[in-house]
Amino acid sequence: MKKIFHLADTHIGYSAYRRIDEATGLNQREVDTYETFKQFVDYALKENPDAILHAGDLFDSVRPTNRAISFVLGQLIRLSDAGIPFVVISGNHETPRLKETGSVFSLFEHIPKVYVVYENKYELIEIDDTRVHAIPHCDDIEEEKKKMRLNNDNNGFNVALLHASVLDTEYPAPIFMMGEFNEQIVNIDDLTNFDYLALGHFHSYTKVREDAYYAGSTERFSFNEVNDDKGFLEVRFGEDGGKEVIFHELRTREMVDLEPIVCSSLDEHEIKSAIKNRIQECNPQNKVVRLKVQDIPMHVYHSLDFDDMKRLTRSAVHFEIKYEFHRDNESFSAEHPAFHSLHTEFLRFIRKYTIGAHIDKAKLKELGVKYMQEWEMDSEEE
Ligand SMILES: [Mn+2]
Repeated sequence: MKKIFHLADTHIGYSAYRRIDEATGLNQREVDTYETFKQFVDYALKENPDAILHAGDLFDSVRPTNRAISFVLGQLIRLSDAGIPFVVISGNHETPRLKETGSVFSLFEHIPKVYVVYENKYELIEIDDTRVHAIPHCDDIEEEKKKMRLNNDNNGFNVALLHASVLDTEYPAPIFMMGEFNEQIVNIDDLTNFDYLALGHFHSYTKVREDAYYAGSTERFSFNEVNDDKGFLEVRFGEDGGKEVIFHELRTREMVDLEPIVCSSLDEHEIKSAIKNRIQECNPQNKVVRLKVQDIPMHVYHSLDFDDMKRLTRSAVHFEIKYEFHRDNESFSAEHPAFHSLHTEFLRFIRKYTIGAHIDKAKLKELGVKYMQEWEMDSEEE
């Protein structure tokens, strides 16, 4: 049997909020990314997998601090000393926009059993009988994909390693997007006959297909990830061609998104005590917490005791209270919704929006209207 660990999106060097870790004097969230990665490495040293595949965004940025680099170097040497191969592709977060900038990954090239793939192109890494088809963040992922040649003439394994959003061709639209401007989209419909596709980029651990998984990130990096379990995947290949994928959870910083307080039916006193109760009930100590206070009248907001709230939330790593103000004209706007028919909205969009100079606005408008009419006719027929 063969055992592979698949992880992704460790974003080492990420830092956020103002809390400082007392032991190190460093940003608490930065320390958190180090600790989860170390937790993973400790586990790997104990379990001794045949290989570790990291599907990109090992670092949070193109230029990590010396501290972040030094930390990763130390952990990779631990794995190398134990003889565990480690393959990592460059993700969109750590890939420089200009080639001249150079990649931080080049530093790790010299460590035995560490394979870094960052040169804007497909590379094949062979570890015993496992062929790892690795594509880093690059200019044209579909073009690089064509270079993949599976080896099916022995009993070896073929694994693909990618950092991108997967294109759902049935829908058809990219899914598993992170909303970042430079993210890649890949069609995996033609990636068949692989034993496993190890995906990175989307931060929630997800089974995309029987043979394709996102490992997810190892920490929660935004409130969108508040309900995710965080960890890594163990992929076991049996002698009989069978496969088993097991999710292992890692201990991470607690993140809580509290139930919002809707102020519309509350008086001033009730609003104040609701805020206070929510804060105290969640026991904010060492957590990252968000509380939304919706529809709060301006005069109530101005009479809040901010010093007292600061005192109540001080023990949290981060406690953010988001106030959304009540507007007098809201009932008015509810009666007259801002959205009109698709047709009207489209024409308004064409009129107001600046589109690239190479696009013929009149032609775009004509095409858009034509498609909408066709669609309307189709739906009438049904
Ligand atoms: Mn990414």
